[in-house]
Amino acid sequence: MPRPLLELPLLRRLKPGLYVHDDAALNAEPTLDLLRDPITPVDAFFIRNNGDVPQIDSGRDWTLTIDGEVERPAVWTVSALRESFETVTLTAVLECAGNGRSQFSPATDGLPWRLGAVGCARWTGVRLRDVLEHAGVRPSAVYTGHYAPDRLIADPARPALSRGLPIAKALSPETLIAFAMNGEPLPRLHGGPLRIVAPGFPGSAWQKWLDRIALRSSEHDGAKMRGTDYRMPTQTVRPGEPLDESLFAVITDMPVKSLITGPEHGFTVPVGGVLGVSGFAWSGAVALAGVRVSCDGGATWREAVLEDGEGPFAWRRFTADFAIGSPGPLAVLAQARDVAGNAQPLGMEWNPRGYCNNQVQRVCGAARMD
Ligand SMILES: Nc1nc2c(c(=O)[nH]1)N[C@H]1C(S)=C(S)[C@@H](COP(=O)(O)O)O[C@H]1N2
Ligand SMILES: [Mo]
Repeated sequence: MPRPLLELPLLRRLKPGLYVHDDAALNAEPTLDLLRDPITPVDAFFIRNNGDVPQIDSGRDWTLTIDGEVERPAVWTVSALRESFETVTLTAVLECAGNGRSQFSPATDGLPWRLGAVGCARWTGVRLRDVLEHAGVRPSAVYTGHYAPDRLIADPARPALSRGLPIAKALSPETLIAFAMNGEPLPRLHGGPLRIVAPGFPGSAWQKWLDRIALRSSEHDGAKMRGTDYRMPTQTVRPGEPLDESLFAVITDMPVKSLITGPEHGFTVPVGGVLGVSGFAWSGAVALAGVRVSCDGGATWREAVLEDGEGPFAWRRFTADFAIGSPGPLAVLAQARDVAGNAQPLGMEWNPRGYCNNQVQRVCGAARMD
């Protein structure tokens, strides 16, 4: 039996509401009704794996090696890390760069994620910066390389994923080596005992089961760092055009985005009633400026009420109410924008691997006479 199937009963028990993708590796996402809380519960949080899920008996035996372009290479146990560095808790959105890929047409390679490969959790750990500075970052270090024991299912000799961070992000205070999620020990399915938390960066940068960080004098070249993996073309590529990999760049800050969690597709609202629209908005590095909402497919818009989030990396709830005066079809849209003037595109912006889909979501329903 392939190894990931071993984890399926565990996933079903821990996360009963998730839709499991048909894939050799374990990949699953919630339906949008499970994403209504400002803090996504662990049992509703999506799971993304490029390979198998490592069997880990005890976090007590886990070690993290720091080497490469450092003055003093080090090996840490989880308890020594916790005792040696300040503990930080922050709230941050974790989104897979492939979230929403199923909306691209023509279809692209990669898992056809719907809209649920995103969540917002409280992450607790130590600052990656503190650990790297303790080891002494050499001036030659420009990138980190992260390593974990998970392997490709088709080729167990090869690592499933080894990603890294530009040194500025690695040394930025929000970047953590995390050991807890929503106040609980980090679950193994989410990378426990240790994972990277890189707020604002795509999920691929949040290495799970972290056991080694090597500082590098050039951009990392580990598994899924090269070619078109988790990289976007720096200029528009049309479907079918030949790909020039030298024109692709690693995805760093995620674009501004929103998710409508209510109403759901197929909703009805009585004429004379009020349609309440709500959801969350977030943005990778640039602060949100606002969200506008339409219930007539974009013909008219209304500015939503945007609540504060739990700090700069959390998503923020938005709400808008519409008085419904006449019967007929309704199409609800939400468009978030950031302070740099970027807004979610109204249409599809296709790219060869189906990454970073932040086009506005459309939820269709109807107003009916009672
Ligand atoms: N070791 C390892 N870390 C990994 C991955 C992986 O396959 N192996 N997948 C990455 C990707 S693509 C995403 S979107 C996130 C998903 O995190 P989650 O499974 O905790 O939701 O983990 C990242 N970290
Ligand atoms: Mo991802």
